[in-house]
Amino acid sequence: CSRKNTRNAALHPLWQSPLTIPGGTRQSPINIQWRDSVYDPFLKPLKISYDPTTCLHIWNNGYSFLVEFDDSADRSIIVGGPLENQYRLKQFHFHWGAINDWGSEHTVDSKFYPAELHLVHWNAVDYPSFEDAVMEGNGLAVIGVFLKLGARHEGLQTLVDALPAVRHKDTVIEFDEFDPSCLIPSCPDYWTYAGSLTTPPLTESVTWIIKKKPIEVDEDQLEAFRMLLFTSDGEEERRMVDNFRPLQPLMNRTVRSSFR
Ligand code: BO1
Ligand code: ZN
Repeated sequence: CSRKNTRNAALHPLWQSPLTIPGGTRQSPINIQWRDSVYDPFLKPLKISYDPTTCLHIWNNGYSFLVEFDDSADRSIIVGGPLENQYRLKQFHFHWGAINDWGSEHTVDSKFYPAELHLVHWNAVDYPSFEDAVMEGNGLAVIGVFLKLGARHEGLQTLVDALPAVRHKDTVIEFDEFDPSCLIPSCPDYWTYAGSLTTPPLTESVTWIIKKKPIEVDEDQLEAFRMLLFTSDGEEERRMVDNFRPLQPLMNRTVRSSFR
């Protein structure tokens, strides 16, 4: 209908590009309705093996801060879960809100968490590069972890301490020897579904693996995220907050769970 077309044409203020992909059938994020998810007894446990020395740097890219990894060999990888082969870690980043009432991209039973971690991996078995994998249905695997308010997270604090150095857009600092598995809850339970990137190019290339159990972080740690800027040095300062995409329709998809 015409109303829908108007929405599709609207430019997102952060992206300067459309919010929706015309004809998209597997867009992300989604609301995970717990009771509608289907237990799949054939789903394997997800095996995570990260090499802390593959960590390279932190980069404020004007949308989030990215912690990037050397992905030139199979050194930091995940296997199992819903995945047919192994995937290499490329980067991780977060999405968060201006206040604690929202900020995550996915929701569970319509509940938002104050933030969400994304660990982005690509299929280096079938594709020669990340850029090639982005274009393919089984190209990427992203682990999503919800952040909830609670105790200070000691593993995250190492990262939080480095954030003032990347306050402005387009700043990069060296950040070596970090093991992001400390940010992933030990509870093996997850949901999985076929989806997309949540920022441009929004390609429908992602196997999403959303951990059921959140990690706890404290108010000070979330406030450190909110001190970052969307803007470059010299521009009028705009705080980096609410860097999440709105929920997308589930369409003809099933969310599977690894647990009953
Ligand atoms: S997310 O995990 O769905 N929020 C997500 C969204 C967009 C990207 C990655 C993850 N984009 C890709 C770009 C590549 C770029 C890479 C940087 O991020 O498509 O061009 O190299 O790690
Ligand atoms: Zn993300």
